[in-house]
Amino acid sequence: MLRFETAGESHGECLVATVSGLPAGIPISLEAIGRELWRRQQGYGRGGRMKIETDRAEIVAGVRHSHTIGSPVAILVRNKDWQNWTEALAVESAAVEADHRPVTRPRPGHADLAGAIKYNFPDARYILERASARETTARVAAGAVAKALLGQFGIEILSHVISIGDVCLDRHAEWPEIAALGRASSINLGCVDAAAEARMKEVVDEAYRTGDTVGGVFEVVAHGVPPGLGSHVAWDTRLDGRLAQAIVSIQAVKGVEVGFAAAGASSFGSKVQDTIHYDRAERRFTRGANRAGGIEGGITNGQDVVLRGLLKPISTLRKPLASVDLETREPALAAYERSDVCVVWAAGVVAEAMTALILAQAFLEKFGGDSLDETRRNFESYLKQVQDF
Ligand code: EPS
Repeated sequence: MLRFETAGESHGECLVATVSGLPAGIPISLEAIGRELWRRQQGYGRGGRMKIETDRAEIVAGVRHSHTIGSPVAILVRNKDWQNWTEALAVESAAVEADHRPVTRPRPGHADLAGAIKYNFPDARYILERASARETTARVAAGAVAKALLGQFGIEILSHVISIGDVCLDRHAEWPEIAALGRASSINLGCVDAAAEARMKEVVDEAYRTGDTVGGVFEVVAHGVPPGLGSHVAWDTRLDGRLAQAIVSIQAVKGVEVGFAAAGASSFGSKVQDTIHYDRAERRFTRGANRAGGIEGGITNGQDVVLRGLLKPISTLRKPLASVDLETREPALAAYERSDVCVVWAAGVVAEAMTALILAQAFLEKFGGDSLDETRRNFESYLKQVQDF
């Protein structure tokens, strides 16, 4: 079973990811992981932290001579900003007079208050350090390893921005343009349409000007996915449910759509289902559209897997909202921690990583293998079965 975990605090020494259950023999490149980390750092609307950090992966276990060896892969990404926090976040007790940088005015919408109550901390520092989306750096590093496995089987996962605030991309984006954007060497806001992107940037600029933040919607597309991943047989084997959890677990994501879920809910069935056809020359089934987002009955159907994440505006506002001071219980304005204004593109890159990890998990459940060669034999034998169906 492929499993992954992350550890690390936003201003701690480093972030850590482990990925276990991978077959031996997957080619792993630090450059490819670095590229994913770089992509996560892009996007119009990021804050000051991204000028400090240049996220770089160090692999400390599970890879030798550029290939997985079957043991857990462990990856470190160091926080450059840690040097400013060695006292406030010291592992061993710091001097009483040290600046512990407490946060006693919880931000509405953040984990600050719920976490402080739950873990019984007098201030929210220990909560926000882990709740911070800085943690997604580790997810992206783990996801890059999952992408390396899936890439061996022709599966590629990329994302793009489809709305910022109330400005939406008003047309369907095709895979080639999503792929061109995803592979580009410079990223602006991350929308495939230049005119829509320009209008989206105006919304971000307005949020900057007014001390506010703004959310939006990203779309993740997994291309080249074979039919048959996931299963209808039980609630927890249904792939759409597993992917939905993975996407909603991303900081600030409050909703997910599989395919055109929202549009489907307001249409008649005859307009929503993807009609089935058969191409005799190619001896394969084809579909009239892909409104289902590549998943029917919790099983991939061979079309692109399409997921959308709905991101609320992030909760750290330069112009803070009403809160209460945890010490005095008096009304107070929420604390401001250096943050971002808009992170829709970055959240999309994180969602690619989460999608890659869940698809890799489902892929290995189906095809297994302790070595990549074994996985490949199982995969090819299954593809033949599909062709002969
Ligand atoms: C970061 C995400 C945001 C940034 C953070 C880096 O975290 P949060 O969810 O807590 O707002 O603000 O940067 C800082 C904590 C900082 O000191 O600037 C990321 O994705 O790397």
